Amino acid sequence: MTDLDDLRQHLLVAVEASAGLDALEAVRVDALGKQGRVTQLLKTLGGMTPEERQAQGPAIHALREAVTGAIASRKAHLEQAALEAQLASERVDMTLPAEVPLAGTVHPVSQVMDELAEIFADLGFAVASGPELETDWHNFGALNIPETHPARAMHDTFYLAGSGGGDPNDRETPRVLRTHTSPVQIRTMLQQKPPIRIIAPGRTYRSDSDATHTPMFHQVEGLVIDKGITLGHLKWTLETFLKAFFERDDIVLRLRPSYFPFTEPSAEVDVGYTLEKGKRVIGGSGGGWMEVLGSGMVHPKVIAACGLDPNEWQGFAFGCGIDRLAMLKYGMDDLRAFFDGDIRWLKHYGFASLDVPTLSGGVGA
Ligand code: 2NL
Repeated sequence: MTDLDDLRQHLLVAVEASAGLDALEAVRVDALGKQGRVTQLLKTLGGMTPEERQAQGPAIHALREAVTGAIASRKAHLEQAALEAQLASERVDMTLPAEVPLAGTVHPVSQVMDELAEIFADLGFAVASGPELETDWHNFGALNIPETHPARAMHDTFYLAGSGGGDPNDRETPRVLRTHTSPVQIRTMLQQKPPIRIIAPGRTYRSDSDATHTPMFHQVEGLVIDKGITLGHLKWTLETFLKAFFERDDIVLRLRPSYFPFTEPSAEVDVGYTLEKGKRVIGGSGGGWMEVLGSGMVHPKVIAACGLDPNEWQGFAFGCGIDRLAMLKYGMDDLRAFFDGDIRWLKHYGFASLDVPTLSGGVGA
């Protein structure tokens, strides 16, 4: 009996001393495995007389129970401890700043396009798009631009090789890289019934290249077609847009009479600026005026070309350079750097990809 007590004591100490699940398993095999010490004892019961078995059996069975129970509870304890250690080591501190890998940046032109879409969405405008490779008719003809207009000259517009000499009223065959996004508005008027409120941002092309002109540039145009539209709607819309875009309430507009073949009357829109530390800042008008937009009431001939009755429908339209808007708002001074693809410029002027274009100024109110 003393031997059994010693064995029991030894095994229970070993169970409690096992520091991990592997060590505990080794103790289990040593005690209860096929060749285990407790297993060996149990086997001796078979060779005993009934009397001996009755005398020793209960103690040997009790030993097995005790060791089995001790192993089970030690196992549960070790598993719980392992889980707690894992949870502690894998804890995430949600208050730490996120480590967002700076894989790239959003180009200022894309950023401004997003801002334009947000601002005009608030005013009820949808974003429209169309092909960059256009027909003569959609780019010029429908816009009341005569065949003799200088913008249609070979040296001002990119024409497709072999595209010369065709019918300029052919509405199917693409011939030119669009020189403005106006053809998108033409296509929209042909496809949708008024009222129409759209902006058309996108790439445009002109055969022009110097410090302030690149052969590819970006434009946004806006178009509203409805009943009873006036120059007042145009001015309010542009003022509201520019206040939201430049995030200032002191935006002052000056409309100057101008000429575009597709609008009548037409107006250049100047925005007042002030001088702050020698730099021109949009807002007020103490410093002078900057031309930022062209605009006007849609010419009746353009409305008629799109199959609408100009006596029933009126509208206003405007156009401006996105690249220039971006330069004015974010302080870049060299247009050519926009399209050089210099990674240092993009890192400096680009926007974080997870930034949402804000309307901190809001529109209206
Ligand atoms: C400028 C001037 C302008 C338009 C664009 C337009 C479009 C249609 C009908 C009438 Cl479909 N007008 N667009 C009107 C006035 C000015 O752009 O200086 N752009 C950079």
